[in-house]
Amino acid sequence: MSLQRLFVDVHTHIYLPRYAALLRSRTNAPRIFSRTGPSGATEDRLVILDNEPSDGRPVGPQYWDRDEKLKFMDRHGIDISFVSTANPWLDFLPFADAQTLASELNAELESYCSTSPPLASGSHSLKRLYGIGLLPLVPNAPTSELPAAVHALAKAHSHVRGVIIGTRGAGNGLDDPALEGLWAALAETGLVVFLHPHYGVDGSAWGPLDNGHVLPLALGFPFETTTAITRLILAGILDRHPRLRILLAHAGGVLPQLSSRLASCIVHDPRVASRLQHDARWYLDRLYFDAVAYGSAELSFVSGAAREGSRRMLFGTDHPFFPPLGAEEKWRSVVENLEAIEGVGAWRDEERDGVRGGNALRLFGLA
Ligand code: 5CU
Repeated sequence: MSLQRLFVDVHTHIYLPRYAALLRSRTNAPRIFSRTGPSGATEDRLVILDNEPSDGRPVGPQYWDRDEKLKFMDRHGIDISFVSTANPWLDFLPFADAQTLASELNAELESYCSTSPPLASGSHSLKRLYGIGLLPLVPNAPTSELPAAVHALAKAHSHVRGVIIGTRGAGNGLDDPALEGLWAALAETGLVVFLHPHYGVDGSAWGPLDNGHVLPLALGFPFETTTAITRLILAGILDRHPRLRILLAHAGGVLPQLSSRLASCIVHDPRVASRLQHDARWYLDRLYFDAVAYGSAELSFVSGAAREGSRRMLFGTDHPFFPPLGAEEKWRSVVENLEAIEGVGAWRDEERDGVRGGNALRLFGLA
């Protein structure tokens, strides 16, 4: 099969065994614990989010077992996955521990990917799995040490093609001037930066009605990403580091929908405007957006907001989150995201192929 027709998942997570073991050793979130379930059998539970009910949610081999990842890919026709550690990454660790664990987990991820099966179709020598690694970008990290971590990762691990980062940087957000060296190193190495939320936004907005995790996940996560990337843009980071490649989780939150309003607010604030080389909407063309939006209208909007349109959008699943509630063979969360791509009326077939896989192969340097 031609490389341009492959299905590639850029948003798919794991807790590698070493990381899962760390979560098991903890007594507060993030943690994994075992309990006796309703059937009398022992079951593992995961607690990672703020205010997650203390009995958490089910967690199992789909979070750490590579065969489970491959089975999931086969079931949904996914050829290649770019696998990243799920939130909250190393955020809860002191720098020294985060530094050690980041390099151990990056090495483990390299081996997870480099020993994965080859892609069966075609004459290309691609693997089924590639990685998006970790940096010790945690609160109070000595930021002068981060560029070396980036270079070490890029040099040592050829199957790890990017890094996943949260929104807090070294504790002061992504517009922290102390991160300048980090952005320079990421731009220089060409590692793709996958920006992903974890904390949501101030929960006092959610009100007293018990809506479970619907509001923090559906709104808080994308709002968090939107704020973080907007701060990064407003600090002029994309102007100073034109080669930086940032992939935004969950279709970029609401940045595309608010970019014209953002542009107008900037124009009316000369102090902020003087920091930027371009109109706010221009920066949409500098970013990449996963297509984890669950609807054609949303995908259509995002691709219409950027001049390069669908070429900046990449299929993702968010596996192993959002598993089916029943015994369905295919996961609704995956089917909906594929149907959303299929249903964008304005896209030509080549554009749809690009979003399903070709754009990812280009972004991560495999095509
Ligand atoms: O359901 C969830 O909590 C999550 C999460 O924590 N991280 C993620 O990527 N998707 C869903």
